[in-house]
Amino acid sequence: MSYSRIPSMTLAIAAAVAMIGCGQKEEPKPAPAPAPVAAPVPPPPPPKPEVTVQLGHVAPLTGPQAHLGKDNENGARMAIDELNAKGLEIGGAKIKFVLVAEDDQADPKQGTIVAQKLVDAKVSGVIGHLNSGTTIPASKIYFDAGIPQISGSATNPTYTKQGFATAFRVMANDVQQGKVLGGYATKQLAGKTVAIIDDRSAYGQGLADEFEKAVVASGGKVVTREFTTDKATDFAAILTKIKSKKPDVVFYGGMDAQGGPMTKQMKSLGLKAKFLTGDGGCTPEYIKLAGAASEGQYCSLPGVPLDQMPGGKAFGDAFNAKYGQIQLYAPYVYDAVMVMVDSMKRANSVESAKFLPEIGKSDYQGVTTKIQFDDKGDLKGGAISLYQVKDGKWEYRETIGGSVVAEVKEAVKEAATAVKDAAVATGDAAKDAMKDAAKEGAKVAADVSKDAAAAKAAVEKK
Ligand code: ABU
Repeated sequence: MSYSRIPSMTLAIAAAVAMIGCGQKEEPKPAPAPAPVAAPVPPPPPPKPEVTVQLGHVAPLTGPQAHLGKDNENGARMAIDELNAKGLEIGGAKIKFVLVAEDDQADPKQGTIVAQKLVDAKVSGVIGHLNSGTTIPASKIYFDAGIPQISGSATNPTYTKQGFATAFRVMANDVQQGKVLGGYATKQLAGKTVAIIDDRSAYGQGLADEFEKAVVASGGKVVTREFTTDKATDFAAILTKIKSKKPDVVFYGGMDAQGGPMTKQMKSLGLKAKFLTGDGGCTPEYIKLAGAASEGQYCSLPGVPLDQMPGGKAFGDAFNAKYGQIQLYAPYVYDAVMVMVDSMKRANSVESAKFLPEIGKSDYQGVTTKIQFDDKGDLKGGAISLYQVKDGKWEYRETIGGSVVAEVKEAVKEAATAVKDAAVATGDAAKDAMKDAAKEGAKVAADVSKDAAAAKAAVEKK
């Protein structure tokens, strides 16, 4: 026996004893419980598609009105930047807005060229143009292409009278502005005699026409009507003619680029009449151009002063920090962008045909005012404010119109005047005139109450 075999024998015996001792075979161990299987994790949702939405913006970016055009464009840019920073989702897609800015040079022909360019670029909507003279011809091109258009500054009434469902504005028009200005010239400025100059643009001429009607209606006399252009710099000939007529008030329908030098030249010629102009001249640039001659002069501007606008202070602070002093229409153009995008949100679509019907139903609290449109696309209840230059700055004087209450007051006043006029007439003519006046008064009052009820219902719904 070798030493090497003893341990293995011992082990074999031990194993055999152990097996006999147990008296049974080893049971197979149950298979271990399967490890719990985690519920399948759904794959992450695919990232939302990003859709780029182009909005056109048109204003004069070169020429004498470039400062106004840039101001408008900056208003639009500020809105677009805020919307993109917020990150909107419309129709299940993340939306990135891009502003396609064009320069129409305040020239009607150029206005139609850039309008066609924007249509070809397939913009979803257009903000602009700045001038009525470019907005009106361009509006036909947008209408034919089904592209919504909102102007923040074009005030000539024709723009929304053409029956184009695509045309809107977020500012009172020149029928409203001219009427207020005409009454202001004859009453507040005690203008018994008035001279009128306009620049023959759609805006300047249109506003001057409305102003003239209102002056005559309120008992004033128009001693002369003169014309210039929106490129002119020398007004000596027409001002000399006007001086000979000794008017109390000179009204100018046109922009600050002419209104400023015109006021300066009035002073050099010794023409002492008060100078009054509309929104196109109601700018810091007018004061800069007119210099000391601007002191005491007057202008009107649709809407209320920035510090009385619902979001005016916040807008003014943000705009001034980013772009410098507001010239004129920037808050209106900002609102125009916001109204268009609000309509896209309500339609849940960035397709022009789908969100266009929503624009007309807007009930949007903007920076400038509560924005609702009438059936033509004009802003409902537009107010007009008057300003006077004091110590080298435009100072607010008063606001006329702009609320349902103001409209009711105005309608009642007009009806009362008509009845009074009728009462001084005689016989059947008086009876008929009184009947007509009463009928008209009742109709206006009914319309206004309907608007008031709708406005109240809208507020309660909110
Ligand atoms: N609203 C005055 C300036 C713009 C326009 O031509 O209407």
